[in-house]
Amino acid sequence: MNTTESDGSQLILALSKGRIFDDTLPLLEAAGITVTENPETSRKLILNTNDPGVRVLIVRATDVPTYVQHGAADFGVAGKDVLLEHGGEGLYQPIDLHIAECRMSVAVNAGFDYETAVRQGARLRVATKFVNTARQHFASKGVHVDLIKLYGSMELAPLVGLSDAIVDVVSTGGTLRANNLVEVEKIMDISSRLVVNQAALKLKRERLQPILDAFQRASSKG
Ligand code: PRT
Ligand code: MG
Repeated sequence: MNTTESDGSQLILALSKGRIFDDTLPLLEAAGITVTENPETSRKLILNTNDPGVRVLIVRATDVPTYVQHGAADFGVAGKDVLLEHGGEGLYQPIDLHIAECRMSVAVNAGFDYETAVRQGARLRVATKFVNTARQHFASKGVHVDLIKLYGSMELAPLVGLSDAIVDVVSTGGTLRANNLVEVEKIMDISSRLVVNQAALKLKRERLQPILDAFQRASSKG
């Protein structure tokens, strides 16, 4: 049996590998749930836990909201950056988990005079994975931009003249520094949120609520 057909007794959690998975483990532990398989060493995409009623789907970070929206997962953990691009349709977002914290920023080549370009009303070429967030940000400043959609390694774009600026998430700033880029504007702080399928919240409330409560307690402690 390896399907995740959601009946009332099964809870399916969608997580992405890496920092979100790692930072969600302690929250699951607080709810009495231990993931018994390691996604870094296993090729399995559906992981078991010590609770036969709870399983974990490993999906791309940007796909978490989609799985939850359509009810293929009952709940999931996703960054605010990802949720803003997805739009949040069909999702209930009850808890800021304060994990995978970072910021969304504008960065440019070290030699590029961003302030002057903006002040003079230049048309900026902006490369980003976060087109909705970038569009809104520059529209609210009245800056005209040509958005170039990328799917990763945004830091490369200004280095090779693909764009004047990038909008990306930054945590230590090490990647920007290593590529001679400068952070010129913070757009917003980012953290990861618990997202719950709206139908599951009603139909599986009894199973879900204790887990949501434990996540809430564990995430506001630190
Ligand atoms: O990696 P993949 O393409 O599969 O997807 P993803 O990058 O969306 O997933 P993942 O797992 O890397 O990130 C999941 C979530 O973690 C994001 O949606 C953010 O909300 C959050 N987060 C926190 C980050 C970072 N910190 C972060 N530093 N996401 C990405 N980064 C990148 C950053 O863009 C930079 O390129 O990591 C690189 C190193 O950052 P510095 O500043 O520490 O050098
Ligand atoms: Mg990544």
